[in-house]
Amino acid sequence: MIKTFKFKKIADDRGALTPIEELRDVPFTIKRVYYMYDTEVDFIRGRHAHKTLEQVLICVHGNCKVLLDNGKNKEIIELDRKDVGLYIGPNMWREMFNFTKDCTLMVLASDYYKESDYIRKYDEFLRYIKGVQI
Ligand code: T46
Repeated sequence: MIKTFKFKKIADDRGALTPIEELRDVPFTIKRVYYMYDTEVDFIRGRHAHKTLEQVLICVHGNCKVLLDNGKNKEIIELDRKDVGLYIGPNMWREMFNFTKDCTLMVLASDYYKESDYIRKYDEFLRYIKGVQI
């Protein structure tokens, strides 16, 4: 269920650089980039699923944890590397938590922001994926 991408880290004596190219380093066309920061340590973000959206989450500063739940299994991954992206496809409940104060979590998304793509209630998510799996 946890699928990560290891990106290139090009390092020299000046420092390091990580390039990410659509359809090469991530499996979709990138239509949107957003990032969350200044997140309160005790707060949980996410708590929703998407019907069609694909995303890759990269912790570019600090660290946080992500819970993935496909309605049957739950897994938690810690994101703490600038050269590793967590892929989250459709029909996957996600929760981001344990943010360090300095955490910046960047997200590459396959589509523009559309509230109609969100499932924000867990019981609705469980009903929705049952329908998708039939
Ligand atoms: C996701 C996780 C990983 C916009 O106007 N445009 C945007 O592109 C986004 C992402 C959000 N918003 C608005 C919608 C809400 O009024 O910003 C507000 C906060 O969004 P939300 O509560 O959905 O944020 P998170 O951190 O719970 O979830 C976000 C993404 O929304 C979601 O797609 O998978 O990060």
